Amino acid sequence: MIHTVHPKLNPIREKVEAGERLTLDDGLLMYDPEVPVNDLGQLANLVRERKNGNKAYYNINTHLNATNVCVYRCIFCAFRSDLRSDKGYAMNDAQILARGKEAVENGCTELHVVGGLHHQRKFEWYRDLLKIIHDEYPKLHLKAWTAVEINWFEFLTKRPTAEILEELREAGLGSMPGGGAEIFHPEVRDQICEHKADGNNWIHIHRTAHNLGIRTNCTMLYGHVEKPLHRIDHLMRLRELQDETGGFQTFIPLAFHPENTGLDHIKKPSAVEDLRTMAISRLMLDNIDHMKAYWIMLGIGTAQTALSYGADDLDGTVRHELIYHDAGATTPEFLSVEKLENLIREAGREPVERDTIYRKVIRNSSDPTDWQIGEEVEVAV
Ligand code: V47
Ligand code: SF4
Repeated sequence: MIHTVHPKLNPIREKVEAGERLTLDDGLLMYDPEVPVNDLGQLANLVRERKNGNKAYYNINTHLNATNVCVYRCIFCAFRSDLRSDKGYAMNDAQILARGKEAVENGCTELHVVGGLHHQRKFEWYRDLLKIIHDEYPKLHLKAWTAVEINWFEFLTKRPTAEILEELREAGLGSMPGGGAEIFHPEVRDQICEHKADGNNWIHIHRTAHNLGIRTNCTMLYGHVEKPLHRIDHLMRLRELQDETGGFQTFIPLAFHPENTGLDHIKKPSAVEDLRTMAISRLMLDNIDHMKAYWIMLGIGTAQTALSYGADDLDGTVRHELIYHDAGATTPEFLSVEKLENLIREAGREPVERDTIYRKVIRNSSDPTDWQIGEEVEVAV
């Protein structure tokens, strides 16, 4: 029971305590600067606790960005490159396989595979890239290709979403990451990434994936040109799809990093803004089990604090991250399991290693490759 919240929040407190759904207006009210972030944190923490008890999750993962060459020019992106620029690269099969090998030897259960949309690569290149890793390292879960990439594959092949997803699954796709969502509202999307898949395309692709039994994640990129209304509208569109399919596993709020982007005049969101957005996301997305505090993007201190503002997951150990580091993130390249577990314990939570689709990972010995999948983690609805 929570008693001491700002008077404006009282109706929201009552709804949260009764397990009732919050409205668009409730969402907007929570962005009122007069509403203290700590009060929102208390409410979000109540929801987190109800769903996930005292557990906080992490995984052991590596990123693979096989190319940074991209046909699009999203204004917030510091990662992309032109084909002829010195920065542009595309990995060959040996480099791709080497990344899989490194992941497996370091105990990873997941490879997070995303990248640019290279105009000279066919759909088969993106598909076979998964296949060569999957054939060699079948235990490694491939969380691959955002809805923006799937939409590009539809354009390349002129084939329907479901067919493409089935073919990728056949090649080794295990689940899909939540990137490319940015902000769905066209008032914002048209300013920051007008050419790529729009909000309806993004939702359609995730709906199709869910209907095929492919689990996915979802994200929101905040702290650029959008207003609170656009954020809440975005969260409500995700909530609506989740009501329909139940296929989202986790939501990841992504704070904009301005360095080396077309929006470098904008200040990065403050820690208070990050925590407010985490708490509001937890409260609005009442039907999504997990909230991820992506430490690479939030910074270690804020990510750890976010465990008391609605988050129950810190993402992973993460090797070879480029999207945030190209945009000025000063977080380390990698965190050891020991450090992640200590951060979680220090926050008063019990660390649990999970795989990509939220099953417990059982480590049998100190050999990093000696692990097996246990039960699905428990979440109260
Ligand atoms: O779609 C790009 C964002 C996303 C910048 O599903 C930027 O488990 C901030 O989606 N500043 C890709 N954000 C990352 C992503 C993700 C990350 C971790 C886990 C999961 C998951 C998904 O990164 C892009 C875009 O929204 N992004 N540039 C930037 N300058
Ligand atoms: Fe390309 Fe993705 Fe960067 Fe947009 S965010 S420019 S689609 S790499």
